[in-house]
Amino acid sequence: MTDLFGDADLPQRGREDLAPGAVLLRGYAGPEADALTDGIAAVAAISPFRHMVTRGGFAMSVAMTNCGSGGWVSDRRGYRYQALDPETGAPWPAMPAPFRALAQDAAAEAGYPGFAPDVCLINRYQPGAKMALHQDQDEADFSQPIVSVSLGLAAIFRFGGLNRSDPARKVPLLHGDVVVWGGPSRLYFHGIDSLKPGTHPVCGDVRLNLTFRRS
Ligand code: MD3
Ligand code: FE
Repeated sequence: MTDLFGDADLPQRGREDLAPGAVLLRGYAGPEADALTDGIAAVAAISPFRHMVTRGGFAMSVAMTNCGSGGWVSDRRGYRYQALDPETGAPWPAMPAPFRALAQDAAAEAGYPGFAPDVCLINRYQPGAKMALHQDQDEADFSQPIVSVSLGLAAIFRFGGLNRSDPARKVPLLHGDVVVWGGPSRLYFHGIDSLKPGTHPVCGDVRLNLTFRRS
């Protein structure tokens, strides 16, 4: 059927500067969504999603796994990257080729050519899951950006500034959205509001987020 209004059924594409060094690429990962969800299922078959425990001893509401040459882990000893999955005792699954390609392309598109992520943290949000305001400081080199990819249900993302008390902006992150965080924004406080229940045609009742990092 002819669609007089163009691709009304496709997610909005476009680019928006969110903060100094932070670029939102709306819908950038949309065409790759099936390859990404297939990759996530393959990773989770080897290193299953689990609710890690914080240093304070509380289980996180977000379920996580990793792929790549290392993975981000949290337990009573704190936060760190490690080469072995503590649940399986084996190396994390390799980063699927389409993951790496998307992260590198998005980083270049946002002005960070040559980004070479070695780890990908995969977050799974079920209704009610949230991530408190925090900074990502467990990596060795803050001059390297972080590329984040959102899939499935939409969530409200909050980001402030370099100080916890800085005023926060709220941005909805939708299926296929990619955000590249570099420059000063790399150390901005950020978090995710409690996920509202819903059903997404590709991902069902969850939100998935990939963060590509150079550990
Ligand atoms: C801003 N994840 O895994 S992605 C995280 O949606 C994390 O699961 C959220 O925060 C999620 O650490 C947010 C957007 C994001 C990721 C990394 C950042 C924003 C960032 C690093 C620095 C500044
Ligand atoms: Fe973060």
